[in-house]
Amino acid sequence: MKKDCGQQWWKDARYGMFIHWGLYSHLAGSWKGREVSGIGEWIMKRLEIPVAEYESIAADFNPTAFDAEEYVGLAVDAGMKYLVITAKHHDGFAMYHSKCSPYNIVDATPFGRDPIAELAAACRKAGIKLCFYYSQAQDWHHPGGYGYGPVPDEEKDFRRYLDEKCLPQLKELLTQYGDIGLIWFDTPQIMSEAHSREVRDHVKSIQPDCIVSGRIGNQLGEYMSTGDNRIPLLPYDGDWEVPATLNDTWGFKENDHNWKSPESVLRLLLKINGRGGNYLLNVGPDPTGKIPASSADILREVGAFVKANGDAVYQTSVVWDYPYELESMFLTRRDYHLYLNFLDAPQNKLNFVLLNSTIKKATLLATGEELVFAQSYTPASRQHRVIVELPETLPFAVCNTVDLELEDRIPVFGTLDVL
Ligand code: H79
Repeated sequence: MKKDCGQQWWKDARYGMFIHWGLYSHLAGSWKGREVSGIGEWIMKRLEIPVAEYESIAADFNPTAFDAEEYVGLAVDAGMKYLVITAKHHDGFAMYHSKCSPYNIVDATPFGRDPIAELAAACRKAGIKLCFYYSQAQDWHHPGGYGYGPVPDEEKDFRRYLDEKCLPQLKELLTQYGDIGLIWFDTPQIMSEAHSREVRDHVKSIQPDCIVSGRIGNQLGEYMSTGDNRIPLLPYDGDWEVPATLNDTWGFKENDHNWKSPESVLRLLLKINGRGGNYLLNVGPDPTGKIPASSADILREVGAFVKANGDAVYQTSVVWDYPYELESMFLTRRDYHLYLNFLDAPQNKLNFVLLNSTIKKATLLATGEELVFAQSYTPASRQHRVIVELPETLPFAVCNTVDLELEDRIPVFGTLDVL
């Protein structure tokens, strides 16, 4: 079913920052000498840490290097337009000052600050949309939450959990921090349709413009969220988003250095944008509260491209029906413009086939330099071709963008069976 989230800011944004931060960040992937395999924020469940022992991590959680301006500054430098932070993950620990559960960062840790309040102020100043991740179904700290203890979820008093924790905490999140762009729900598990609807309506009754993300359950989300790190093979209609990691975990793990290269991130961003989606890319602060330098470096390098070539990213629309797989070029479009985002250009030329629309002008997007191009049509093979001449030196090492201004608002492409 085609989804429409109804919020132009989100449709235009195309690129956002996910932040997984919680008590699990303090453990950095290991507990009592045992290392968790896979995603770090699951450490409590995977290593079967008893609730009381996991709770005691809070007494040592003192991420004094946290700096809201630095987080938001990084999102800005990265070219990201929204920020989704874990207000509460499956472990049930609130990363903000919650009045309805003392199991929160202000009341239960020596840190004692409300990072969400600090982020809200920094986001407002920088024009970044603040959004929250909230685990609405799993809660390993509340007896009624799914995943709590060994009791099967079917036997949980989920109603009690909704009334005592989930609904009141959502209300806090939607009343204490100003306008919230969206709530990112996750893993609905066996939530009934009535419960998904109730949570959704609860959000909407407090902030009607707050988007309810794809994983509220029972198809009630306002956009489609793909599987973690999954991207659709084909262009996809409607609003959708890919949540993705920069290494192999969401919550910080000190031994996970499997970082994606800036080139891989850019490939993913442009591929997702060209297919019509938003890319929500994760960072996981370390035990001191700092975003790892390796993550920041990658995001800044990608950000330099995104900022200089913003027209090819923001407000772009899905590119339909270009029939070839292109190994080192990603197409994005916006109004009368088709953007050729290319990773390499043999002999300083771009040789692009099957564009049937007439080109009015070609420019190198980052510099505005007008480029010489030749558009040709070979009747015998019914083949359209454009050759664009590039300057000898290009502004970016990894990827550059040629902006083709077309006579058509939507580019017309040839089909595969040209001969
Ligand atoms: O917040 C991030 C993940 O923690 C969350 N979604 C993203 C955005 C997520 N929750 N559940 N899942 C993803 C699916 C998790 C599956 C696994 Fe496991 C967790 C595989 C290994 C650890 C559950 C526990 C299945 C096997 C063991």
